[in-house]
Amino acid sequence: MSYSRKPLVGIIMGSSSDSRIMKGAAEILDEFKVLHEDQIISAHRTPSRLSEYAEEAEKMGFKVIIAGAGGAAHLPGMIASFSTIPVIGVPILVYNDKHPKKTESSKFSAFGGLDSLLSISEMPTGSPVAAVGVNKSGNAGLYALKILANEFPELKKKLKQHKTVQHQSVLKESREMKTQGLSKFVKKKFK
Ligand code: RP5
Repeated sequence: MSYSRKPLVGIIMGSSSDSRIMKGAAEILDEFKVLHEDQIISAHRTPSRLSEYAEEAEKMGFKVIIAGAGGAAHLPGMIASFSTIPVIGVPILVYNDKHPKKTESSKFSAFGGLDSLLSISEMPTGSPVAAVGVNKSGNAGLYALKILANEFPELKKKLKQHKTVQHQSVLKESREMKTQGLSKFVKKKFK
């Protein structure tokens, strides 16, 4: 089976307002040509759909589910409770994007993302969810690739190349910093 013929990763989020954060997961999977299926499933607004999705995900043969949610982020944990597929949770900080007033304070959770992080990482014993950092959806994508790489050696090769690219880019920036000096480097980089 090829990893680019049918979706192996399900990306879900609690609201359309999570989509701008969650797209980071899609981007890294796209870069590696891993197909994913993306949906909005609200654990509290569409609870019955949540259990249906979990069943569907098993039937679809997803190998990993990436679930993002903000606030009292129960979506990843609930999906994990309904399914045997490994779930990676993405705690989301920016939310209430659809608030009519759209002021800065209406946009952010009162606890700055810690609410979502703890809701996801502190799943009680028996239904684990792997949690990445707040808004770190790209890391969730990368972690999904690492899980898939156990089955697809081609992906393992690509992940190794990805590490080499990261290594080279740090070396390049370090060389620039060394030649330009810190002050010039900062001025140039953040102008
Ligand atoms: C959570 O509530 C969602 O994951 C989202 O982060 C947050 C707010 O959702 P909206 O009110 O913007 O739809 O369920």
